Amino acid sequence: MPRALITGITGQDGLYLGELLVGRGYEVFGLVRGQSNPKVATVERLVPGVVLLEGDLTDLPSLIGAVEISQPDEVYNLGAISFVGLSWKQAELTGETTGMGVLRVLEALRIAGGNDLSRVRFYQASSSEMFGKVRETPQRETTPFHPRSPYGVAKTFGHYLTVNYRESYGLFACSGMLFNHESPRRGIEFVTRKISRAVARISLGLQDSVSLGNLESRRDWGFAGDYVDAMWRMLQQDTPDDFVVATGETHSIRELLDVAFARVGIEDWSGYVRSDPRFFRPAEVDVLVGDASKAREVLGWKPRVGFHELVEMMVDADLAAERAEVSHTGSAHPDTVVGGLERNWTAAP
Ligand code: NAP
Ligand code: G4F
Repeated sequence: MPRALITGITGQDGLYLGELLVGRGYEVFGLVRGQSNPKVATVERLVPGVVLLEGDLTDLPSLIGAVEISQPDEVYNLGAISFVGLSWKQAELTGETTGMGVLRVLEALRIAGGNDLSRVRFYQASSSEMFGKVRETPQRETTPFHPRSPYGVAKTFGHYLTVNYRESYGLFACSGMLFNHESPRRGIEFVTRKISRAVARISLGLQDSVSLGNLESRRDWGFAGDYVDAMWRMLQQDTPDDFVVATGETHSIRELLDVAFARVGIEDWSGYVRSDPRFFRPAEVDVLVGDASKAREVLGWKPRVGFHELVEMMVDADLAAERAEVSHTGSAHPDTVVGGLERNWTAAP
């Protein structure tokens, strides 16, 4: 039975990847941080048989311990401060977790794995945010980087470190340069989920409007369930390499609003969307669109869920969740009116 260690198992991708690996016969170990992480029950429900290990990307000894206990064949480093907006407010923490965290996981593998690193395969969750102020369109593996946020800078550090450990120590290390991927499990701080949830609540009369920042930026949005399959495929190759994973389509936030509101029968959403300066960023990534030809040709990977289907899936899931909440409590839960992380970001730069 192959053994996999996942950092960030409580996140969107960690949950989908855990499910995928269990389905493929893996014994799955997941790193969980904090002394009482509220997401443990969800992980245990969705990833049957998972073994959870306490640890933190800012704490090397705990990572060494996790590697010693799990003795992994494959390590997926998905843990990070992943919210770009937060990375300006907590730049040092982002550097420590999203950047230096990669170094610590790699060092834990070296320390606990002894001199024979050839047995372990390592996946680093790199990001299209590394392309930032893009130098060419569409972006591919050879496109130069120009990150626009502390998050993007930290991910660029992690990417180069992954390449360096492959070249220095012969580690089977892959960097997946993944473009935005979403799902009903997406955190409510990200724009897709913020919109799908607000649209559901507006249509049910639980909320009047949604406050947003820049509606002109464009992203290449895919479905997270498709993207974790690409991660797994990277680690099954004969040689380690880096891959762009994307749909090849780009859409603006306005188009996202069109599809999301149309799902609940609202064609003109202008009266429901407010512009709020707090949600604009100090430096924006204007347009992202990826060329995943290499992933298609080498990994045999392609996205299955398109943009419209993805947005409609998210609105439908939020409608069901909000209806269930109302029928359970008789009213919306106060936390769902302005969710925790979103409330955090309202104090953004
Ligand atoms: P996510 O839902 O925000 O999950 C992030 C995970 O990192 C959570 O499990 C979180 O744990 C964990 N984490 C945060 N700080 C940690 C620390 N100090 N020690 C250990 N774990 C820590 O992100 P995601 O969307 O699943 O993305 C997975 C990875 O892919 C991230 O590295 C992200 O930057 C990268 N990525 C994502 C996308 C995308 O569009 N989703 C695109 C490109 C790259 P808690 O639950 O305890 O907070
Ligand atoms: O949904 P977002 O916060 O995602 P962003 O910044 O593209 O980052 C996500 O994708 C990256 C891959 O490219 C990952 F590496 C990263 O971890 C994360 O998963 O914002 C998307 C766009 C931005 O242009 C932002 O300015 O939406 C714009 N936006 C407009 N109003 C907003 C809002 N974003 C958020 N979160 N909230 C708003 O109110």
